[in-house]
Amino acid sequence: MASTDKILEASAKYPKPAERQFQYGTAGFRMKANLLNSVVYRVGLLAALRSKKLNGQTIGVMITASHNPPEDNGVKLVDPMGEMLEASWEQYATQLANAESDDALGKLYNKLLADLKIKEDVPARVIYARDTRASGATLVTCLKDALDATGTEYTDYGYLTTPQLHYLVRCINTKDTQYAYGDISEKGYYEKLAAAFKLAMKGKTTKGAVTVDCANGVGGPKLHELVKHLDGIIDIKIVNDDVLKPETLNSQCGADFVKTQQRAPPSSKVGPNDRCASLDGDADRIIFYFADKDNTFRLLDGDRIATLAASFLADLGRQSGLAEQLKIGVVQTAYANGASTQYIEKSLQLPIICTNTGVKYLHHAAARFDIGVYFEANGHGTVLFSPAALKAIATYDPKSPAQKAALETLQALTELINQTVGDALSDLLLVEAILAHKGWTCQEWLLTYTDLPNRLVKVEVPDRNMFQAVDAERKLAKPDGAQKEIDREVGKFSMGRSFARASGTEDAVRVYAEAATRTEADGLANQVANIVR
Ligand code: NG1
Ligand code: ZN
Repeated sequence: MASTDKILEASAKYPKPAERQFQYGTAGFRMKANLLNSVVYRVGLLAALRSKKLNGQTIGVMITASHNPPEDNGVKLVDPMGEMLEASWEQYATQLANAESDDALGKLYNKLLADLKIKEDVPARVIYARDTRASGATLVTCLKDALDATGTEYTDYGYLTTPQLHYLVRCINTKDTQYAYGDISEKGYYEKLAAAFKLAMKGKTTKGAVTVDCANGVGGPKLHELVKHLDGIIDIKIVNDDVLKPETLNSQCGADFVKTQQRAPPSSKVGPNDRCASLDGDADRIIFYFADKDNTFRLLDGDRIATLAASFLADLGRQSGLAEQLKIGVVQTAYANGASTQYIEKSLQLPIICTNTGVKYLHHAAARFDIGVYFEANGHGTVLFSPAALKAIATYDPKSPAQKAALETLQALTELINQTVGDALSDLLLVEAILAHKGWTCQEWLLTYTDLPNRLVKVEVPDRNMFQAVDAERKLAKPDGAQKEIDREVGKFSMGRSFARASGTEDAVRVYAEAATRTEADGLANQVANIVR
């Protein structure tokens, strides 16, 4: 078969590293960049197959390793509506990446064509982008070779944040339909967000500036672009936006540093009570924080963004007269602080679903509500509006000026919020708009509930696959007896909760613990880490 010849010819340039097994995990493939050439080439093949299978709809390929160190890189696929690759296709990605020889790869490619009943003559269309890592250029070459070998039509969008690529994929595939999502360009993304933000703000102002640490990643230049469209209605100070020194990416700054270290980037020069935010390396996560008047670090993480957004949306639902049509729910993972879970259930009186770690799980669960708010504690998340909710919000006839005002804010939020995936830039504007409406500073936001002290520990183990988690990863089914030992430790601590699960992105087991005091949380985490070791 002619096309297989081309695939084999190009593949010869990218031999699979011997004795390496790859797995398409929660974040696609991610590892040291020098191991990725063959993986990216093969992901290119799969993107072509996926597009053909879906009748030539456009598939996205994002080259990024997000919050991981500069020497890492990764690759993941974006499905036509801007969602993560359908879970049933992850195994094909894994199989292609692990084909030991070019010959085996060619056979597998043809087998997938046959098994999945893919017509070769259907066109394939792909768009791709990358973050600012130095290794990105080489990996793009590997990807292009695969797209050329499969006769795929493609567009290179250069540097983008991950959510911007998701946005573009959805815009392309909904063009000229009633679901048209926006103009198919990076400029269209800024214009959409800026227009929606201006509508949502409606003359309200935020209290003081927000300082945004961009992790020295792609979010820096993109946030500068976005700010140009905001006509100065908000004061955004941008720091850690140096993309010319790749080694500074995610180093001593960024959302992952702040969340895991529970402190501000050492370079931070803000004063007490100044509102701060940090993005991660591909700008799909954001967290907020400030130093209080005693200079104590205060974190406002993904759980806080979820509770803020859920309470505001619930208020708007009631005020607009649409509460019945807009049933709101919140989706969390086991990493959500227990205090946030309690606040959502008891104070906000909203339903909660707990899912496995990984945005794809949260995203699917959120789609079960009219308005589904989902955030991982690390700041990755968004809000989904169901088609029926969107219709109700767009067409409802308000019965009073108060209903009209609430409805207009809701309408603006449906445009402001990136519904394809968690988006740090969109979430930044969402939080700023809500704080402006509430007239809140970070202190008032923090007062809604008190986080339980918690600790996250990474434990190196000989084989993480020994650890099998169940019950939304809150319990271990394997190794035998481990859960019993964890339960015994947890029972010794007041308000204790702890779990261990194998990471999907790193070769390690993560242990999370929370308890009434910092010392107890640390103690519990250590005890459970010892059980896992
Ligand atoms: P793993 O390595 O499976 O814990 C981490 C994050 C996830 C998610 C993925 C993808 C934690 C505890 N885990 O997954 O929430 O963001 O990376 O980037 O933060
Ligand atoms: Zn990220």
